[in-house]
Amino acid sequence: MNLTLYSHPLSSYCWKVLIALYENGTPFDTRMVNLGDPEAKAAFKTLWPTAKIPLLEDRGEVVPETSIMIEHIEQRYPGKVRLIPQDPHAQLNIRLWDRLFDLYVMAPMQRFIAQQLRPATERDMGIIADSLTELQNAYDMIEDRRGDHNWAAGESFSMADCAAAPALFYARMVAPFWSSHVNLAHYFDRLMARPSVRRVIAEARPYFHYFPLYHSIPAHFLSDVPETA
Ligand SMILES: N[C@@H](CCC(=O)N[C@@H](CS)C(=O)NCC(=O)O)C(=O)O
Repeated sequence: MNLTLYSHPLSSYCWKVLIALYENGTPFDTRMVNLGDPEAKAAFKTLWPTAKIPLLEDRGEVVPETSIMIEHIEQRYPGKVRLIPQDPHAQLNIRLWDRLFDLYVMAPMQRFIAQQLRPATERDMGIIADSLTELQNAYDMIEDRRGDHNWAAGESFSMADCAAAPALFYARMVAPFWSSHVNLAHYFDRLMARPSVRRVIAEARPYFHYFPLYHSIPAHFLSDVPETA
């Protein structure tokens, strides 16, 4: 197998790349990485210095950073679903929304959850409050600026949606959408119904009890029963 993905089933950034791989049925091997184990982390760090997951290897070539991984997969192993289309202007819009979801949804969501992993007395309430404000601002931006097309950057599913699905899945448990976020809520439902997204959720299910906000996971994500509503 050419591609190896160092990954963990609960990691939001790993979902981003897994969704891209699943969209086109791109073959790859997985290596589970447990960053909580200092020895495993030290070994992993020799591959790439940030020691962040996921990390992609293509026949020995290390490819870091999720957006670069998806661009790499698109260039070397293109499939039927074009996650980054040919048109340069459309590409810019996709990269813009990919950045917006990573920087303004994923990042504050991760900062909030990092605080939940600390003992209650050691949590930084300033970081918690700022993360919630940033998420509300990001939701407003998505509501107002994404437009009324089906996917993040237009009518076709793209790299931006690969970023959006895990970011919003976890963020929504940190900061629920407001009733005014109608467009965002519809977009979220569309993302969650996508087979590649359902698959990463199903694969994470046996690990969900390790997630600090486990009790905030909506029940329908905890079982494989198709949604009816
Ligand atoms: N900018 C990186 C972010 C990756 C990232 O933050 N991954 C998280 C897991 S979702 C991680 O490795 N966290 C562990 C740590 O920061 O030590 C990317 O897009 O690949």
